[in-house]
Amino acid sequence: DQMLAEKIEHQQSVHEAVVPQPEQVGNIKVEASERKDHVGEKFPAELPEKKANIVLPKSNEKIEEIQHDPNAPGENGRAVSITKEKLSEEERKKFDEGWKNNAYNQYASDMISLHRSLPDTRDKECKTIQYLKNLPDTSVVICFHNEAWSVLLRTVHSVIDRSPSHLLKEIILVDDFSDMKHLGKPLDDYMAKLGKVKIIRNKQREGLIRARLSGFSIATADVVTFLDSHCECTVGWLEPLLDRIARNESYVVCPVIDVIDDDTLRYQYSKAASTSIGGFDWNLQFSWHAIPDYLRKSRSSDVLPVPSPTMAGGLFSISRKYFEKLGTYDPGMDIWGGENLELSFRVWMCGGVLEIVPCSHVGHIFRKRSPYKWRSGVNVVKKNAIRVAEVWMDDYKNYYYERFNYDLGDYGDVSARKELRKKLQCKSFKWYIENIYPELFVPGESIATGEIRSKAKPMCIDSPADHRNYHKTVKMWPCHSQGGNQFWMLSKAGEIRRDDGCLDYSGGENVIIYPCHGQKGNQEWQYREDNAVFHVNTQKCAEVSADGKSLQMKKCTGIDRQIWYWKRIKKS
Ligand code: LR7
Ligand code: MN
Repeated sequence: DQMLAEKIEHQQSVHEAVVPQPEQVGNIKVEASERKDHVGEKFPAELPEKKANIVLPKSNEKIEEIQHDPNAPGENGRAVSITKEKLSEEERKKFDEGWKNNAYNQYASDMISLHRSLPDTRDKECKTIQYLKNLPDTSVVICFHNEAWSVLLRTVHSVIDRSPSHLLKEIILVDDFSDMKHLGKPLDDYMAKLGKVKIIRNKQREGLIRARLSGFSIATADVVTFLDSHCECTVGWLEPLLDRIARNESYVVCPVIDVIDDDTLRYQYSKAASTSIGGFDWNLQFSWHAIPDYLRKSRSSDVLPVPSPTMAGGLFSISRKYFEKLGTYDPGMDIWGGENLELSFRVWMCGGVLEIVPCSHVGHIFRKRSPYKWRSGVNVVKKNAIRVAEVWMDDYKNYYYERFNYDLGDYGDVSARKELRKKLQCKSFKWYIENIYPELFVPGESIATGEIRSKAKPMCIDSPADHRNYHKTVKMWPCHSQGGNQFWMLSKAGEIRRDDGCLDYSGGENVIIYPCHGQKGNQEWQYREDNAVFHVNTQKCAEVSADGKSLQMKKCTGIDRQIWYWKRIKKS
């Protein structure tokens, strides 16, 4: 397979420079003198002092050697479990408020030291890698819109505590028009004492994209590292990132993103062997994947940086000059979303390399909902995504657009970004898909697309097919002609799928949504000439129930309730 061979070759050439050398031991040194001035800091007066009891570091001690009270809450990344029922009424109120304002357990966070210890997340092999001696320094840009005090400060301290001081030039905090009181003067006063921290304040809500741009505009170090405002960096996180950029200015690198539990603040990490890489689906949503086989086979070690089609967005390092040259971000994007794919496509298509670095781990609090206000009346995420599609995806954009029947709405002016693409002489999206993300299912290869409408009832086969819904029963719902949960594709392999979810039938009455496995079996279907939706393995036909509400599998009889109209069928 020519393409595959090329791809593997490409990956290998990307990695030529980094072979771990076991005989050399990396020397990671953190100056403690930098920390002296802020340890023992108090919270602002109006906030409860719940700091854990830590023993302060003596100068020249490494952070790993700080003696932490092993029983203090959250130390070593442990969970803080709170039985809400045992709290007093007043405390319970605080507990609820914390959740409401942040979509994570602020109450638990407030109990944990701002300097809590974390486990060493690195594989053994990581510690044998010798990084370049003269690494570039970095500015760390952290944007926030209303973040809890303890969470924001723990982010900042974890950067300072776990970065070699000569490599950390400055931390730039960008306040995106927060209205929480503690983020005003108390934050200014606190940060002034740390020396390295600058604060910029947006005069209006800009969203994270323009907030990052204003942080970037005052950055002075060789490299810029972006972090979310609810992160914790682990020991040795920075050097492997800077090392890649030192070797090649066009490497854009992400740490492994570990999970800080939103409820218990437990720090959870995985081995390098199970490092995930980024992808996306045709709804332009970011998704995580295992490293595909063809790539895994070409890797001599699990700790080597791994090329990734996309980045999650929040945590990465990039050469300051290269970011500038690449056209930073699209300032026409609001609030949240899309910028991660936009930068990912741009990096790859315009000559750079995007990687995840398994020896660098940073934790992030993953939330189940967004706690802050969004612009009302506009679907910001969709608007941002359309800007991405228009500029970067060529004809492939239609796979996204057909999901909502080409109802693009007003997405603003993208001519400047198109100009940028021309100026940088970037490659096509087809090249990107074929060479960087060949494992992506491309709808153009499907035999039928769109809604599957019943002849007997005005109902369509309907299910959210994303990973949160695997195992759920597929239902019938009034046809709405909006695509969305009624948009299905019949692949050449006989899958009825959307993104990574496939209709799956294993006997009984119900059809479920299950991750596509490409093995046919329970996921092999035919859309027959007689308009039956036929399951090969069981030789049964899909049938809408008499009440129109459910989808059932029955013996094929050819009755109207077994007749289906698939919206678009490709003539072969
Ligand atoms: O209007 C805003 N202004 C801001 O300054 C909205 C947000 N923000 C700040 C916010 O306080 C936070 O620090 O921007 C940062 C990101 O916002 P989150 O934490 O609400 O976003 P997220 O973690 O849910 O989303 C991920 O995708 C986003 C797409 O726009 C960004 O790229 C986030 O940085 C990104 N986060 C990560 O990559 C961490 C891992 C999550 C995953 C997968
Ligand atoms: Mn986040």
